[in-house]
Order: sequence, then C-alpha cells, then structure tokens
Amino acid sequence: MTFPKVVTVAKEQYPKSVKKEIKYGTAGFRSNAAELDFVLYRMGLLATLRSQDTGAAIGVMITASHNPVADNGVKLVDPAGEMLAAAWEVHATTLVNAPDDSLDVVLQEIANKAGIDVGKKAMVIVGRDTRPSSEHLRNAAVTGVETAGGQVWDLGIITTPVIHYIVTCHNDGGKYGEPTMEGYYQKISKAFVKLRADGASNGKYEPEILFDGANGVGALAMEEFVGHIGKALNTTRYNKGDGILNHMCGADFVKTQQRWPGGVPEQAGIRCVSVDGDADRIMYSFIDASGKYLMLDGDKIATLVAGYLQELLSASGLKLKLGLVQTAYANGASTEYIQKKLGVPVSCAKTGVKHLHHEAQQYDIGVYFEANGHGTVMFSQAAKDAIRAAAQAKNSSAEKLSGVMDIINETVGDAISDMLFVETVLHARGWSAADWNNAYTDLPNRQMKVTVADRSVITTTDAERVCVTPVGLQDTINKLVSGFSKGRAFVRASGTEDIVRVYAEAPTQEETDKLAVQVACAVHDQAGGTGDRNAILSSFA
Ligand code: G16
Repeated sequence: MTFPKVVTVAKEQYPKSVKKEIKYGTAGFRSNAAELDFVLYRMGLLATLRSQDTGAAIGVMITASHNPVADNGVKLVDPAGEMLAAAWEVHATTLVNAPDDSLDVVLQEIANKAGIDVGKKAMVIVGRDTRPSSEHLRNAAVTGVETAGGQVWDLGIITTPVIHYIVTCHNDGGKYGEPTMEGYYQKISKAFVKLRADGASNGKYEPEILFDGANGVGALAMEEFVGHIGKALNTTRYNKGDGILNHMCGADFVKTQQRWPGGVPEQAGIRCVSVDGDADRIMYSFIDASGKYLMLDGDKIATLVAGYLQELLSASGLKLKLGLVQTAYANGASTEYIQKKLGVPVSCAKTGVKHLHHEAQQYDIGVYFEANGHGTVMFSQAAKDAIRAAAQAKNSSAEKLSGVMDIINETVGDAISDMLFVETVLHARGWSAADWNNAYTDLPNRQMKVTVADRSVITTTDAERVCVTPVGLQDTINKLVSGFSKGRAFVRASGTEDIVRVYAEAPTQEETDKLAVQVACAVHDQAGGTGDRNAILSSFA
C-alpha cells in the first residue's frame, strides 16, 4: 500500500464532517472554520503529491482573507508563486469530497493520472493568518503533509503575498529574492527608499498616511515595514489587532460600503490605506478640503500605475508592450480613461487572481487589478532584461523602472507593496490624493449580496458579464438595465462566500441603487432566493 496511514489518520483525527459537495473556488476552500479540519488534512496530503509532481516546494496558506473572523480557508501555491494549476483544482475538489476510507485510493488515482513517483522527496511551505482557528488548522495541514511523507517548512503567521514570495524565491534558487521574510522586507523597502532619495515631499505630495490593518496580519507586516522604510513615509497605524478582524474596517469594508474605515480617526487631507485580512488587497480613502469622502479603489490604482509605467516606458525609448487586465467589476469610466486617454490596451478576465494573472502574461508589462484592490504588475523575462540593461547604461527612466520592479511583488497582489508603489507614483508626480482622483470620475456603482439555496444555479459567460442560467434571468437583467440610460449590471456566484453577487452602474447613485435593488430582486425571484425580499427592497431606503 502506497499511502499506508492516510485512512487511519483521517478516521481517527480528521474525519470528514461535511456531507455537501464543496469546491475549490476563487481562492481555494472557504467556509466556517469549524468545518475545515478534514479539508486542511487533505490539502496537506495533496500539497505533498503536488510537490512530488513538480519536484518543487508547494505553498499552503491558511486564511479566509476578507471573510468574517469565524470563517477560514486554504489555498495552495504552485512553484512559481502562482495559483494552483486548474487540473489540480479538480484533484483538490475530488480529494476533499471523497469518503474517509477511500482517501488512499483517490490519492493513488491522482498519482497515476499525473505520473507521480510518490517515493520522491516533497516540501510544503505552510503559512497562516491571525484567525484564532488558523493554528489548529495548521496542525491538520501539517499532519496531512507528514502522513503523506512530505517535509514541512512552517512560516508561522504571515501574509498571503509573503508566502507567494517565499515559495517563488525558494524554488528559483533565490533569483527573485532571498527566500526569507527579512529578504522580502529588504527588497521592497530598499527600492522604495532609494526612489525617493531626493526628499520625501514633492509638490502637493506629503509622505504621510493613516494605515488600517483590518485587525489582521497586514498590521503585523506593516510594523515590520515601518522599521525598514524609516522616515521615507510617516505612518500612523490603526486596527492593529485590538478589534475584530475585517469588522467595519479593512479593504473589503471600504470597497463595499464606500466608507471611511471604523477604528481610524477621520482626518481630512491625509490618505488612509486599508488592507484586508491577509494583506493581499488594498484600498485608499481620502477626505478632501470640502469634507467630501473619496474612495480610491483597484481601478484608480491600476490607472495610476499603468499611466506612470507608460510614461517611464516611452521616456526610456524601450519598445515593450504594456497592457491592463480588469474584470467585469471595473468601473466603466476607468476602462474608458485607460483606453482612450492613455492608449493602453485593456483585457477583461473572470474574477480571481489566477484568471487575471494568466491574461497579464500576454504583455511584456502586464498590470492586473480587480476593482476590490487585488492586483500587481508582471514583467516578462525579456522586459526585465531590457529594463535592467538600459538602467545599467544610465538611462534614467529605465533606472526608475528597475527600482519600481523591486518595489512590486510580482508573485501576487500584495497590499503593502502596492501601497509603496502608489506612494512612489504620487511622489514622482507631486500629486495629492485629490489630484489622483481627478484623473477621471467614477460612474456611481453598487454591489449587493443575495442569498440563494444553491448558488451554483448561477452560471455565466463572457468574463462573467452574461448570465447563462437560470434561463431567463439575463433577459430580465437586460430589460431592467434598458430602463436606465448608460446602465450596466451583472450577477455571478461568489467563489469565496455562499452568496450571489450583484453589480450595477448608472449615471447617478440613486439610479444605480435602484438598478442594483431591481436586479437583486430578480436574482431572489429567479434563482431561489432564501433571504428576505423586503430587506432587499429597502436596502437603500
Ligand atoms: C479572493 C480572490 C479575488 C476575488 C475575491 C472575491 O480575494 O483572491 O481574486 O476577487 O476573492 O471573489 P468572489 O467574488 O468569487 O467571492 P480574497 O482577498 O478574499 O482572497
């Protein structure tokens, strides 16, 4: 028997406790933490197999990111720091749904299918967020790895972007950077400090921010960065773990509520940066001189950084193809601005970093950002070589591009690295947040959540912009949208929460809210809504 103890350990320590089918979703498995012991054990087993398959270390990150504190989750990180390959998502789903006493057989089938020599060495790098359940779930994952004969490197409490970085650096022999937390902090912060060596203030830019750590691991990471960036950026930190994770604060709260985060004293004129529960998303808030609240989201960040990269590229004379990848959630005004004003090509991908990442690879420099603040920039090897060579030859724009490449964590969306990049661009331009916001005006938009009995009844096509099933729902949406001049709306099943998401845009906030409510009611009526329809109707009353 190839997997001798796998079934016994499962039955004795981590028996399957959930009957319903669960699926490897947008960012792995996510649910209430109490239902995840067996999932984590099994993901430890699978990560070991994947490591044997690739001959490289695999990451296991235990987090439910933006979800409430009672939830938890797990996502696997492939050897080059990318999300788990699609074929292995299928293996993950099969393994998690298998009965306890057939786990050894299912593992063997996966090994046979992939042609894996299960006697080979395996290394699994494990990290976890600050949730109270994460340590216990770590133990389950570690047991899985060890039962399958793998070796564990436990990084303890870390952010999602750090595990992606360390997996990448460990597997490429340190080419991308030193595979340690210190290596990560040093690489990013050194480049940041160097790019503002002439002085931290510039024009209307002031090197000062308020930092909302969402009461999670991002707050801990920021404390480390502060020690490395010194006076280059003054930070006042809030939500450092003294409150409830993601509750009334953090990037998801700011984006969905379009409000200043709780726990941070309102201060006009100072940028406030919010991260999410595992620090892979970022959102800016700002109160301008007239007291108006501005939210600067992933679209605003994408357009800011793509515009800056384009400027440096053209000044450097390098002939590299720059492009931007967004999702259906991107504000229509941002897409128009980047295409028409900046002349940068835009592609639309399905929600989920794995889809955006893949699409961004078609460019020499691919910027990808979700409106929710999840994104980064990727440079092809050819682009890196060309930029570094030009920088060596003292091409000043290429020198800046080269510095920017070191600030960016290419391996995945990274809230703090993204923040330092945004601060670098604002500094270079001498811009205040209001200047940044003035580049284009967002169309009013609204997101809503609808609970249904089975969210898998909603299927979509065309990068999630068109609903295929339930049949007839898209016709209803089209009819509703046609009632608003320049309206837009779509629905999709969330891959991280047990809900259907609704997105609407229209020329005024009042019309947008009306359209969102109408579409949410259509979902409730035609897709088996389980919540209170009247509550949907009175959402913005
Ligand atoms: C994850 C994914 C993101 C996605 C978000 C919401 O973010 O990494 O790409 O946009 O979930 O996904 P969905 O709409 O399918 O629920 P995070 O920050 O929660 O890991």
